[in-house]
Amino acid sequence: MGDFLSGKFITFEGGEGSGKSTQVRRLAETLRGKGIGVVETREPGGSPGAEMLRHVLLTGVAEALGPKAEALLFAAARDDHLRVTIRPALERGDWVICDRFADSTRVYQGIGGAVDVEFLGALQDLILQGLRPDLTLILDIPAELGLERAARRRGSQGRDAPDRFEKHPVAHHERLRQGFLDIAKAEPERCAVVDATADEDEVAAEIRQLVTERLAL
Ligand code: T5A
Repeated sequence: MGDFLSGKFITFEGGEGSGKSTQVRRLAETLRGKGIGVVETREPGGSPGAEMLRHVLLTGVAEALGPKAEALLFAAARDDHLRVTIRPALERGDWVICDRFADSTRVYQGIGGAVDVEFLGALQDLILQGLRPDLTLILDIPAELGLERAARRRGSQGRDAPDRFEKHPVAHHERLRQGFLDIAKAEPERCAVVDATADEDEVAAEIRQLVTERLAL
């Protein structure tokens, strides 16, 4: 993270239905209980402009443009999110907990969409301007189980159809899962892998411990 920012930046990554949103909420509650100011946010989205692009991306309206154009739209959403929400919060000294961030582009558009790695790397450098999460928690779950959970949640919300990125077969999602694990292996100082098959309380406890150890809480 840039030196001029005093808050901590934590990102959650992983497959569909791995429990990211649930654990973002749980960690935010824990940190607030310790008197820390917390901003919970998500990608794509997290600012009015980026939420508009979220709609375009997840409904599949932009799919016809191809994965490279989708990567550009995710980057445009991230640029707005950083400017409007993330950087101001970190400058205030708040902690930012974000449900998905740049690793999702590397995995979903890079591996899932076969967009050139160098193109994505250059785009990321341009948008992030040196900002990097202090900690990335990768919630790891077999793709089949994650997709089942995501489908159950959709059902409980009265939504049947999977979104633009969920709709692929299980084997595709297993390749994405491996992509996240490879990032964790390549950047162990930033990333930690969490077994997301455990029950919600156990996952929350492991995350609390990781945050305490890694960020010297
Ligand atoms: N995307 C995103 C890209 O392609 N490129 C990018 O750069 C970015 C940023 C976002 C989509 O956009 C793509 C990736 C995604 O496909 P989204 O709607 O935000 O889409 O969906 P996801 O981020 O995939 O998140 P989900 O909403 O599918 O799942 P979560 O947040 O991982 O899981 P959560 O917490 O909602 O839990 C799912 C269900 O499981 C239960 C929950 O109660 C819920 O019902 N649950 C558990 N059940 C049992 N045990 C546990 N431990 C549980 N934890 C949660």
